Amino acid sequence: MISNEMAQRINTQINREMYSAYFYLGLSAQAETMNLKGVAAWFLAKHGEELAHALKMYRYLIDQDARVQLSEVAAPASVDGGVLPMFERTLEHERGVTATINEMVDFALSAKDHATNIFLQWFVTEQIEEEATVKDIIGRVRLFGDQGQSLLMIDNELAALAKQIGQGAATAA
Ligand code: OFO
Repeated sequence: MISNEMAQRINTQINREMYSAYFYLGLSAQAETMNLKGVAAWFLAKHGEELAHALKMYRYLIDQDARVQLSEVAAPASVDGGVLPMFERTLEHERGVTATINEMVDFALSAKDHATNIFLQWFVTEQIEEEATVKDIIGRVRLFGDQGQSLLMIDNELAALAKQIGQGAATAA
């Protein structure tokens, strides 16, 4: 059993994870319109990961006999200016999510809620990995550029990365 306040915070985070999924779905659609199949596949794979994060929290609430309260998911804004701004916006978004996960950990620790603290550690690690991956992509786009041959190379790399995410999800299931 967890406190109502902790449950409410997890419910808010479920909404953020659903928003993340929606945010990535929007970017995937944008990449499709640019004919960047690899970029689109990567964002679509991220969409799937974010849905899985929301479901992990949903399941935790149920396992803890806490109430699931679903709320409206905001529409994500599109990102103009090409591939680089799409990934810069992604990094900014993930840093925001990391901050909210950390706030939840702070709250769990202050409430001596050991179960939720342990549950959240998975998300702490996940955010480190997510931010590092996006920083790496941004670094490569900055190094090689986001036009012509370089863009094709980045698109191919992201297609391969998207496959890995898919395989990782299948292994975790
Ligand atoms: Fe849910 O991990 Fe990113 O946002």
